Amino acid sequence: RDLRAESLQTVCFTWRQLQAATNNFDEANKLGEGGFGSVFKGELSDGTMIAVKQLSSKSCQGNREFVNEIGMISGLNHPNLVKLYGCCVDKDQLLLVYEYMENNSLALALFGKGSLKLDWKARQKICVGIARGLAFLHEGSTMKMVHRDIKTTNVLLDAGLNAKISDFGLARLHESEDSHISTKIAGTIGYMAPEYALWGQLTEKADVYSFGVVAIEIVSGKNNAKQKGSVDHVSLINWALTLQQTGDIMEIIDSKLEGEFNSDEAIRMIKVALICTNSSPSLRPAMSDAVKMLQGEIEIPK
Ligand code: ACK
Repeated sequence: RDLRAESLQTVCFTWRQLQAATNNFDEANKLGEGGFGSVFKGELSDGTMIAVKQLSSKSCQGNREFVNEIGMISGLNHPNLVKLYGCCVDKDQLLLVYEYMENNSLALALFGKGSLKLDWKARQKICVGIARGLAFLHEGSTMKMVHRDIKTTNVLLDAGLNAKISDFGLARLHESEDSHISTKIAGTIGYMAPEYALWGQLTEKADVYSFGVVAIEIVSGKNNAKQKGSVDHVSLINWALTLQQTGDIMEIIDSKLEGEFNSDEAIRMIKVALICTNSSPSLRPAMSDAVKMLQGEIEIPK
Protein backbone atom coordinates (compact mmCIF):
# COMPACT_ATOMS: atom_id res chain seq x y z
CA ARG A 1 0.00 0.00 0.00
CA ASP A 2 1.46 3.33 -1.00
CA LEU A 3 1.03 5.73 1.87
CA ARG A 4 2.34 8.50 -0.32
CA ALA A 5 -0.74 8.29 -2.48
CA GLU A 6 -2.02 11.67 -3.52
CA SER A 7 -5.45 10.94 -2.16
CA LEU A 8 -4.19 11.25 1.41
CA GLN A 9 -5.27 14.54 2.89
CA THR A 10 -2.24 14.61 5.14
CA VAL A 11 1.16 16.00 4.22
CA CYS A 12 3.93 13.61 3.29
CA PHE A 13 7.12 14.52 5.09
CA THR A 14 10.56 13.42 4.00
CA TRP A 15 12.87 11.61 6.37
CA ARG A 16 15.34 14.50 6.11
CA GLN A 17 12.72 17.02 7.14
CA LEU A 18 11.84 15.07 10.28
CA GLN A 19 15.47 14.36 11.04
CA ALA A 20 16.17 18.09 10.94
CA ALA A 21 13.05 18.90 12.95
CA THR A 22 13.90 16.53 15.82
CA ASN A 23 17.63 17.18 15.86
CA ASN A 24 18.31 13.72 14.49
CA PHE A 25 15.84 12.10 16.90
CA ASP A 26 17.89 13.29 19.82
CA GLU A 27 17.19 11.54 23.14
CA ALA A 28 16.80 14.97 24.70
CA ASN A 29 13.84 15.54 22.38
CA LYS A 30 12.11 12.34 23.39
CA LEU A 31 8.65 13.01 24.81
CA GLY A 32 7.93 9.47 25.80
CA GLU A 33 7.37 5.89 24.79
CA GLY A 34 4.29 3.93 23.98
CA GLY A 35 3.70 0.31 23.14
CA PHE A 36 4.28 1.26 19.49
CA GLY A 37 7.63 3.08 19.83
CA SER A 38 8.87 6.54 20.71
CA VAL A 39 7.52 10.06 20.39
CA PHE A 40 9.88 12.98 19.72
CA LYS A 41 9.39 16.69 19.91
CA GLY A 42 10.36 18.66 16.82
CA GLU A 43 10.20 22.00 15.11
CA LEU A 44 9.64 22.44 11.39
CA SER A 45 11.61 25.04 9.46
CA ASP A 46 8.60 27.38 9.56
CA GLY A 47 8.59 27.25 13.35
CA THR A 48 5.63 24.85 13.73
CA MET A 49 6.07 22.60 16.75
CA ILE A 50 5.38 18.93 16.09
CA ALA A 51 5.35 15.56 17.83
CA VAL A 52 6.77 12.70 15.76
CA LYS A 53 5.68 9.16 16.55
CA GLN A 54 8.17 6.58 15.37
CA LEU A 55 7.13 2.97 15.08
CA SER A 56 9.69 0.79 16.81
CA SER A 57 9.24 -2.47 14.98
CA LYS A 58 7.60 -3.30 11.74
CA SER A 59 5.42 -5.86 13.37
CA CYS A 60 2.21 -6.69 11.58
CA GLN A 61 0.14 -5.28 14.39
CA GLY A 62 2.15 -2.07 14.44
CA ASN A 63 1.84 -1.70 10.70
CA ARG A 64 -1.86 -2.25 10.81
CA GLU A 65 -2.34 0.32 13.55
CA PHE A 66 -0.17 2.80 11.69
CA VAL A 67 -2.19 2.51 8.49
CA ASN A 68 -5.40 2.48 10.50
CA GLU A 69 -4.45 5.65 12.34
CA ILE A 70 -3.80 7.50 9.11
CA GLY A 71 -7.01 6.26 7.55
CA MET A 72 -9.05 7.18 10.60
CA ILE A 73 -7.87 10.66 11.39
CA SER A 74 -6.40 12.20 8.29
CA GLY A 75 -8.89 14.87 7.39
CA LEU A 76 -10.62 14.84 10.77
CA ASN A 77 -10.64 18.36 12.07
CA HIS A 78 -11.90 19.14 15.53
CA PRO A 79 -10.48 21.22 18.39
CA ASN A 80 -10.63 18.22 20.72
CA LEU A 81 -8.88 15.70 18.49
CA VAL A 82 -5.10 15.80 18.14
CA LYS A 83 -4.41 16.92 14.60
CA LEU A 84 -2.43 14.59 12.39
CA TYR A 85 -0.29 16.82 10.19
CA GLY A 86 1.14 14.04 8.11
CA CYS A 87 3.33 11.00 7.84
CA CYS A 88 6.61 9.75 6.47
CA VAL A 89 7.38 6.37 4.96
CA ASP A 90 10.89 7.14 3.76
CA LYS A 91 13.79 4.77 4.39
CA ASP A 92 11.54 1.97 5.56
CA GLN A 93 10.52 4.06 8.53
CA LEU A 94 6.97 4.66 9.60
CA LEU A 95 6.48 8.03 11.23
CA LEU A 96 3.38 9.99 12.15
CA VAL A 97 3.52 13.74 12.61
CA TYR A 98 1.09 15.47 14.99
CA GLU A 99 0.49 18.90 16.37
CA TYR A 100 2.61 19.38 19.48
CA MET A 101 0.78 19.34 22.80
CA GLU A 102 2.67 21.43 25.36
CA ASN A 103 1.21 19.89 28.50
CA ASN A 104 1.67 16.21 27.66
CA SER A 105 -0.89 13.67 28.69
CA LEU A 106 -3.77 14.01 31.11
CA ALA A 107 -2.32 11.01 32.98
CA LEU A 108 0.85 12.98 33.71
CA ALA A 109 -1.14 16.08 34.63
CA LEU A 110 -3.27 14.13 37.12
CA PHE A 111 -0.94 11.47 38.46
CA GLY A 112 2.57 12.43 37.36
CA LYS A 113 5.42 13.42 39.68
CA GLY A 114 5.07 17.09 38.98
CA SER A 115 1.34 16.88 38.45
CA LEU A 116 -0.40 20.10 37.42
CA LYS A 117 -2.51 22.11 39.80
CA LEU A 118 -5.96 21.76 38.31
CA ASP A 119 -8.90 23.48 39.94
CA TRP A 120 -12.48 22.37 39.34
CA LYS A 121 -12.97 24.77 36.45
CA ALA A 122 -9.87 23.38 34.72
CA ARG A 123 -10.97 19.78 35.36
CA GLN A 124 -14.43 20.55 34.05
CA LYS A 125 -12.98 22.12 30.91
CA ILE A 126 -10.84 19.03 30.30
CA CYS A 127 -13.78 16.71 30.89
CA VAL A 128 -16.04 18.68 28.53
CA GLY A 129 -13.25 18.76 25.93
CA ILE A 130 -12.90 14.99 25.92
CA ALA A 131 -16.68 14.62 25.75
CA ARG A 132 -16.89 17.00 22.77
CA GLY A 133 -14.11 15.19 20.94
CA LEU A 134 -15.89 11.88 21.44
CA ALA A 135 -19.27 13.28 20.46
CA PHE A 136 -17.69 14.43 17.21
CA LEU A 137 -16.14 11.02 16.58
CA HIS A 138 -19.41 9.25 17.29
CA GLU A 139 -21.87 11.50 15.57
CA GLY A 140 -20.39 14.67 14.19
CA SER A 141 -18.26 13.68 11.25
CA THR A 142 -19.19 11.88 8.06
CA MET A 143 -17.45 8.74 9.27
CA LYS A 144 -18.85 7.35 12.50
CA MET A 145 -16.15 5.94 14.73
CA VAL A 146 -15.48 4.16 17.98
CA HIS A 147 -12.08 5.03 19.47
CA ARG A 148 -11.82 1.86 21.60
CA ASP A 149 -8.95 3.04 23.78
CA ILE A 150 -10.08 6.10 25.72
CA LYS A 151 -7.90 6.54 28.83
CA THR A 152 -5.98 9.32 30.52
CA THR A 153 -2.73 8.51 28.68
CA ASN A 154 -4.54 9.00 25.36
CA VAL A 155 -5.78 12.47 26.22
CA LEU A 156 -3.25 15.25 25.61
CA LEU A 157 -3.33 18.83 26.86
CA ASP A 158 -2.23 21.91 24.94
CA ALA A 159 -0.76 25.11 26.37
CA GLY A 160 -4.24 26.38 27.30
CA LEU A 161 -5.14 23.05 28.96
CA ASN A 162 -7.51 22.14 26.15
CA ALA A 163 -7.96 18.39 26.01
CA LYS A 164 -7.46 16.54 22.75
CA ILE A 165 -7.95 12.86 22.11
CA SER A 166 -5.03 11.00 20.57
CA ASP A 167 -4.00 7.54 19.47
CA PHE A 168 -6.43 6.31 16.87
CA GLY A 169 -4.54 3.08 16.15
CA LEU A 170 -7.42 0.99 17.44
CA ALA A 171 -10.28 3.15 16.18
CA ARG A 172 -13.02 1.47 14.13
CA LEU A 173 -15.83 2.67 11.97
CA HIS A 174 -19.27 1.79 13.22
CA GLU A 175 -22.78 1.72 11.87
CA SER A 176 -24.88 3.53 14.41
CA GLU A 177 -27.73 1.10 15.15
CA ASP A 178 -25.84 -2.11 14.63
CA SER A 179 -23.60 -3.42 17.29
CA HIS A 180 -20.58 -5.11 15.90
CA ILE A 181 -19.15 -8.24 17.50
CA SER A 182 -15.37 -8.07 17.62
CA THR A 183 -13.40 -11.27 17.52
CA LYS A 184 -10.29 -9.59 18.85
CA ILE A 185 -10.70 -7.49 21.95
CA ALA A 186 -8.35 -4.53 22.10
CA GLY A 187 -8.17 -1.72 24.59
CA THR A 188 -7.03 -1.24 28.15
CA ILE A 189 -8.15 -3.23 31.16
CA GLY A 190 -9.77 -0.95 33.67
CA TYR A 191 -11.28 1.34 31.05
CA MET A 192 -12.99 -1.29 28.97
CA ALA A 193 -16.77 -1.55 28.93
CA PRO A 194 -17.94 -4.85 30.42
CA GLU A 195 -20.00 -5.94 27.40
CA TYR A 196 -17.03 -5.35 25.15
CA ALA A 197 -14.51 -7.02 27.49
CA LEU A 198 -16.80 -10.00 28.03
CA TRP A 199 -18.50 -10.52 24.67
CA GLY A 200 -16.77 -8.25 22.20
CA GLN A 201 -19.98 -6.27 21.73
CA LEU A 202 -18.77 -3.01 20.25
CA THR A 203 -20.80 0.17 19.92
CA GLU A 204 -19.94 3.80 20.60
CA LYS A 205 -21.32 3.13 24.12
CA ALA A 206 -18.05 1.30 24.87
CA ASP A 207 -16.27 4.66 24.53
CA VAL A 208 -18.92 6.26 26.74
CA TYR A 209 -18.04 3.77 29.46
CA SER A 210 -14.30 4.48 29.15
CA PHE A 211 -15.04 8.18 29.25
CA GLY A 212 -16.91 7.62 32.53
CA VAL A 213 -13.84 5.96 34.04
CA VAL A 214 -11.68 8.87 32.86
CA ALA A 215 -14.17 11.34 34.37
CA ILE A 216 -13.96 9.55 37.74
CA GLU A 217 -10.19 9.82 37.54
CA ILE A 218 -10.38 13.51 36.71
CA VAL A 219 -12.56 14.15 39.75
CA SER A 220 -10.80 11.87 42.23
CA GLY A 221 -7.27 12.64 41.02
CA LYS A 222 -6.60 8.97 41.57
CA ASN A 223 -5.54 6.52 38.96
CA ASN A 224 -8.08 3.94 40.00
CA ALA A 225 -7.93 2.10 36.72
CA LYS A 226 -4.39 0.84 36.77
CA GLN A 227 -3.18 -0.37 33.44
CA LYS A 228 -1.66 -3.50 34.87
CA GLY A 229 -3.77 -5.97 36.78
CA SER A 230 -7.50 -6.09 37.02
CA VAL A 231 -8.36 -5.72 40.69
CA ASP A 232 -8.46 -1.95 40.63
CA HIS A 233 -11.13 -2.01 37.99
CA VAL A 234 -13.43 -3.88 40.34
CA SER A 235 -12.76 -1.55 43.24
CA LEU A 236 -13.31 1.42 40.97
CA ILE A 237 -16.70 0.20 39.84
CA ASN A 238 -17.62 -0.79 43.38
CA TRP A 239 -16.75 2.67 44.51
CA ALA A 240 -18.89 4.12 41.75
CA LEU A 241 -21.77 1.80 42.64
CA THR A 242 -21.65 2.82 46.27
CA LEU A 243 -22.07 6.37 45.14
CA GLN A 244 -24.92 5.44 42.86
CA GLN A 245 -26.87 3.49 45.45
CA THR A 246 -27.07 6.14 48.08
CA GLY A 247 -29.51 8.92 47.53
CA ASP A 248 -27.33 11.60 48.99
CA ILE A 249 -24.37 11.89 46.72
CA MET A 250 -22.88 14.82 48.64
CA GLU A 251 -22.77 12.83 51.85
CA ILE A 252 -20.80 9.98 50.32
CA ILE A 253 -18.47 12.28 48.48
CA ASP A 254 -17.79 14.20 51.63
CA SER A 255 -17.00 11.14 53.65
CA LYS A 256 -15.08 9.22 51.01
CA LEU A 257 -13.13 11.99 49.47
CA GLU A 258 -12.41 14.38 52.24
CA GLY A 259 -14.95 17.02 51.54
CA GLU A 260 -13.39 18.78 48.64
CA PHE A 261 -16.27 18.30 46.24
CA ASN A 262 -17.84 21.59 47.05
CA SER A 263 -18.47 22.71 43.51
CA ASP A 264 -21.25 22.23 40.99
CA GLU A 265 -18.68 21.21 38.39
CA ALA A 266 -17.37 18.37 40.55
CA ILE A 267 -20.84 17.09 41.39
CA ARG A 268 -21.90 17.13 37.76
CA MET A 269 -18.75 15.30 36.68
CA ILE A 270 -19.37 12.59 39.26
CA LYS A 271 -23.01 12.17 38.29
CA VAL A 272 -22.13 12.00 34.59
CA ALA A 273 -19.32 9.55 35.31
CA LEU A 274 -21.80 7.31 37.10
CA ILE A 275 -24.36 7.11 34.31
CA CYS A 276 -21.60 6.69 31.73
CA THR A 277 -20.27 3.65 33.59
CA ASN A 278 -23.70 2.02 33.85
CA SER A 279 -23.27 -1.67 33.14
CA SER A 280 -26.05 -1.54 30.57
CA PRO A 281 -24.86 0.22 27.39
CA SER A 282 -28.36 1.42 26.49
CA LEU A 283 -28.60 3.35 29.77
CA ARG A 284 -25.41 5.27 29.05
CA PRO A 285 -25.97 8.69 27.47
CA ALA A 286 -24.88 9.73 24.00
CA MET A 287 -21.70 11.79 24.27
CA SER A 288 -23.45 14.89 22.92
CA ASP A 289 -25.89 14.66 25.86
CA ALA A 290 -23.02 14.06 28.27
CA VAL A 291 -21.54 17.38 27.09
CA LYS A 292 -24.80 19.17 27.93
CA MET A 293 -25.10 17.41 31.30
CA LEU A 294 -21.55 18.40 32.25
CA GLN A 295 -22.40 22.00 31.50
CA GLY A 296 -25.63 21.91 33.43
CA GLU A 297 -27.73 22.45 30.30
CA ILE A 298 -29.82 19.33 30.72
CA GLU A 299 -30.77 17.31 33.70
CA ILE A 300 -28.67 14.27 34.66
CA PRO A 301 -30.90 11.19 35.06
CA LYS A 302 -30.52 9.32 38.36
O1 ACK B 1 2.43 11.80 28.88
P1 ACK B 1 3.39 12.05 27.80
O2 ACK B 1 4.54 12.93 28.00
O3 ACK B 1 2.62 12.52 26.51
O4 ACK B 1 3.88 10.64 27.26
C1 ACK B 1 3.26 10.29 26.08
C2 ACK B 1 4.29 9.84 25.09
O5 ACK B 1 4.44 10.87 24.11
C3 ACK B 1 3.89 8.53 24.40
O6 ACK B 1 2.65 8.64 23.82
C4 ACK B 1 3.68 11.99 24.46
N1 ACK B 1 3.00 12.49 23.29
C5 ACK B 1 2.32 11.77 22.36
N2 ACK B 1 1.81 12.57 21.42
C6 ACK B 1 2.17 13.85 21.75
C7 ACK B 1 1.94 15.15 21.18
N3 ACK B 1 1.21 15.28 20.06
N4 ACK B 1 2.46 16.21 21.79
C8 ACK B 1 3.16 16.07 22.92
N5 ACK B 1 3.41 14.89 23.52
C9 ACK B 1 2.92 13.80 22.94
C10 ACK B 1 2.68 11.56 25.49
